[in-house]
Amino acid sequence: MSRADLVVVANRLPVDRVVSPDGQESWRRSPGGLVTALEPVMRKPDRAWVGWGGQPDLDIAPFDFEGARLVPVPLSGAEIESYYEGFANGTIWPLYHDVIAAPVYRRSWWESYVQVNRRFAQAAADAVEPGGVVWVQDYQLQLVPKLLRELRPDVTIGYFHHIPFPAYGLYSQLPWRRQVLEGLLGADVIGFQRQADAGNFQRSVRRVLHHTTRSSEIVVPSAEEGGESRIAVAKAYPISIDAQSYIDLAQDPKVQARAVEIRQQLGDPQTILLGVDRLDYTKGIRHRLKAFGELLQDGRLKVGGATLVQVASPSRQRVDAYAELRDEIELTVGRINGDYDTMHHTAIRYLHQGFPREEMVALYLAADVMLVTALRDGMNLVAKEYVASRIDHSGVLLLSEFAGAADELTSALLVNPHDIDGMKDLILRAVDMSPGEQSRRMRALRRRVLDHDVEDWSHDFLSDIDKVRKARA
Ligand code: GDG
Repeated sequence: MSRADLVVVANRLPVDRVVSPDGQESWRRSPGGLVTALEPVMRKPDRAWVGWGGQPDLDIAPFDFEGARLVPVPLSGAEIESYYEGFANGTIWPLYHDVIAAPVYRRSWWESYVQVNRRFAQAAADAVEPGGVVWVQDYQLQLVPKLLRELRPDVTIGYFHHIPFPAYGLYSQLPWRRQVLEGLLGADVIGFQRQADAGNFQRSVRRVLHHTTRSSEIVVPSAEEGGESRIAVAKAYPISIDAQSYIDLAQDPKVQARAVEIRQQLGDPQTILLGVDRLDYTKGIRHRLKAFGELLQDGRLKVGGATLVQVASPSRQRVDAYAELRDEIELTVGRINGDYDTMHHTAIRYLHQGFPREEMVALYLAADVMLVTALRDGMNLVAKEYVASRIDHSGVLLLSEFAGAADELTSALLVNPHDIDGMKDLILRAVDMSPGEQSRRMRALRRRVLDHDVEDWSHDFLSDIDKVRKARA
């Protein structure tokens, strides 16, 4: 097998397997944010992507797709339950999002996580050429950097963490806190969304491993006695979006016509408020519904005057906390609509569905107010997508302080979603904001997103990797 100069390792391959009615099997590019983010990187020659193919027990040989080599890593049904739904989404995800839901610590999940990380590391080691680069993505694969370094000390390793890294007081709950830090420190460059995440990581490294840190550098002692220590860099590389592709869609007459149609179909309310999230307890959907419901109850908003469209795309439905959250949200939506709907208008148009990108942008264009009220979020790309789509500079972004995007999008109305009264006041402020103020704020927001798009993100990360690689050569 030919080896690649740059190998991306992620939990999922960037493709979905599709079977046509006549039984023909093929692969289709999957819609996710990571795939879009890495598209410019993968477009170059000599690239490979290591990841799970999306179905249990899918054990197939590497294949080429749109110019890149894809290397499937097989996972059994039991491993999907223990490594992915269990350790990744039942332990790490809630712990790293400030224990909004209770993390479950189960030793058999951890063992499976170790075993699966080992398999990914081996696949990456087999795919990369001598002296090449491996870029590991996200919290499902925190042990891969160290395991890979043991297998291939010649390779330069990057790791990007898409979700928050918690404060030490929370992180220290993790029974395997030492192993996870050591796993991550196998990388030469460890990237986080916010400076605060990089700081939390460094504090944990100091407290648990007693390594020395100075600014973004961590001194990692050699595993062998008397061996030379090395430097790992831990700093913020805020991820972004392909802003131009959102502008292009927003300028498309078909998408614009669809936005007009959406407003009509909602009964032409004065204000459309919008929420777009994976159905996840980190996104603050319940807090948002509570605030909106109370505004109707108080008579400060009226059905017909304002409609909330909530897209909650299906997510992790086999994890208990997600099934419970869905029930709670649907009960709340049902109650609010039952209390306030009229024959002509609904309070909340709730959509537990996924939509094509064109429809999402039409929704962004239709929405006067975008509500991003996450309780904790690594970045939140939806906020950036809304801003990029508002080509006429109208519209208001209400953005949680607890989303990584708040560090950059400071001209949004920043909200603490735990403060329901504060959020209600801010929603009204957004609804009533003058066109002049909307435009001033939106211009500043768009400047930031357009000046720092996803290509800048991958470029910044990979040039730091390149510096390490050159220094080593
Ligand atoms: C993780 C971190 C970080 C949603 N519904 C539909 C749809 N989406 C798209 C959005 C957006 C993406 O999914 C969601 O990205 P977010 O950033 O908002 O959130 P997570 O999924 O939690 O992502 C997060 C991100 O990684 C990147 O590092 O920002 O903090 O949690 O692009 O538009 N897209 C379509 N139909 C839908 O129904 N087409």
